[in-house]
Amino acid sequence: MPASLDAFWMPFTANRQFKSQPRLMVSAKGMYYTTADDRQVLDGTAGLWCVNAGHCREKIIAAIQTQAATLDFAPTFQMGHPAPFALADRLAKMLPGDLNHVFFTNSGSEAVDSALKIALAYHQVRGESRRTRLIGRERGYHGVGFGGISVGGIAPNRKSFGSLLPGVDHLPHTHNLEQNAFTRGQPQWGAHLADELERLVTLHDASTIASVIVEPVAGSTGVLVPPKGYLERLRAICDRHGILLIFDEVITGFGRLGTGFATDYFGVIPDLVCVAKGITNAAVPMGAVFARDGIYDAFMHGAENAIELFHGYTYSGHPLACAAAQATLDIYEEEGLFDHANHLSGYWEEAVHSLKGFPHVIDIRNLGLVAGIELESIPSKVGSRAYDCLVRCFENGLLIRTTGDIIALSPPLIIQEHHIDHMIEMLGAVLKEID
Ligand code: PXG
Repeated sequence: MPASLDAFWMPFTANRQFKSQPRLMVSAKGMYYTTADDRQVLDGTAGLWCVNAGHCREKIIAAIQTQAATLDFAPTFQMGHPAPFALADRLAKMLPGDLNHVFFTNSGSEAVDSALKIALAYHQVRGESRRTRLIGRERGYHGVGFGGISVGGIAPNRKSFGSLLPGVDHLPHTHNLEQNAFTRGQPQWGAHLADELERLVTLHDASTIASVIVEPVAGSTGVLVPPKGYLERLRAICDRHGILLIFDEVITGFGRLGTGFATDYFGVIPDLVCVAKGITNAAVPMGAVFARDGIYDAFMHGAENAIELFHGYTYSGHPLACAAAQATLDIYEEEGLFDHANHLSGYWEEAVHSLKGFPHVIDIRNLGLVAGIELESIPSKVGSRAYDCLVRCFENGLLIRTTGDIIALSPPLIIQEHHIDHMIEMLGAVLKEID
């Protein structure tokens, strides 16, 4: 235990509550964390939706160690080193269509802000500089940059931070328990909600709209699976009006749905894709934006000695992150982890839906290796029931994630059936225990 917990201002955490009763992990391997009091905790959330290949993989450790000893850092502004070129090439081959260009960042938040900036600059280089409006969605989570919280749709993440970006509007979210409670996979009801984009186009005029950003499956706000046909309609409306469609795949990327990316799962190809998390198995921070040929090419005009995009980070394409990513992609391939997730998704669906009828459970939803379990809130104490559940699960040896009174499960993709059984058993027991 550290001598003091005072100095570290913890992110997205009730600091005083946590520090009065800390939950510390000191090591991890495969599907399990080891706690400071030497207990094994089954990781039901892949860290924070990011450790897709399981913890402390030898190959990733070795790749990082070797890279750190060979080239710790080299600039990528007007200079270069081989790693990000090779990685971008490999990644581009994994994405469908002509999503062939990769801009590296260090996090999902930076990937989102980069994608929004690329969308704005793209319209400008093409002479459509009036297209400045950004459309997000209610209950969307796109990280915590000013761009991300502006297009995001979570009130507590927005309300303390001033006027945010101007010229932003939001689509309605697709969550509806009356229509869709206990749906397995994609709900039948709700595709028409995409038509709200037509309403925004009528209101603002297409000539003022740069882009629409959505999470294909909304993760942080409690696992909202898109209704059948919804993403297809968004794509069609964007095409009709020359609006760029951005998929935020920070959670859905790298196998979470049993395919490489959500764009593969749904067969809908956006113009820009944001990723992070699973790109390096979270061993070194990294994010990225994929852009279609037409977007990259639009910038490659004018004087050859002119910088085309005035944007980037000191650590864009950092050697250690690139090394971790290459080793991570090797593991995904060698172990067929995306296929494994796909094969297990039926078993997973059965298992999570077996909690229907347990105390407090008002909805269960799932796709790939993700599940959301919504609990009835205690009036005037929203979130306390799920938090109670999180604490007791952790004490009993299971890590879950909660948002409001929704439990989110997103285990490492190396999970086996017996882990799933154990998870559901522990969670079921806790649901019976809590008030
Ligand atoms: N977009 C999406 C869709 C995300 O889920 C981000 C952007 C931001 O990524 P960074 O790397 O800047 O954090 C995220 C992050 C949770 C939880 O409990 C989810 C995230 C982060 C922390 C917690 O659901 N997602």
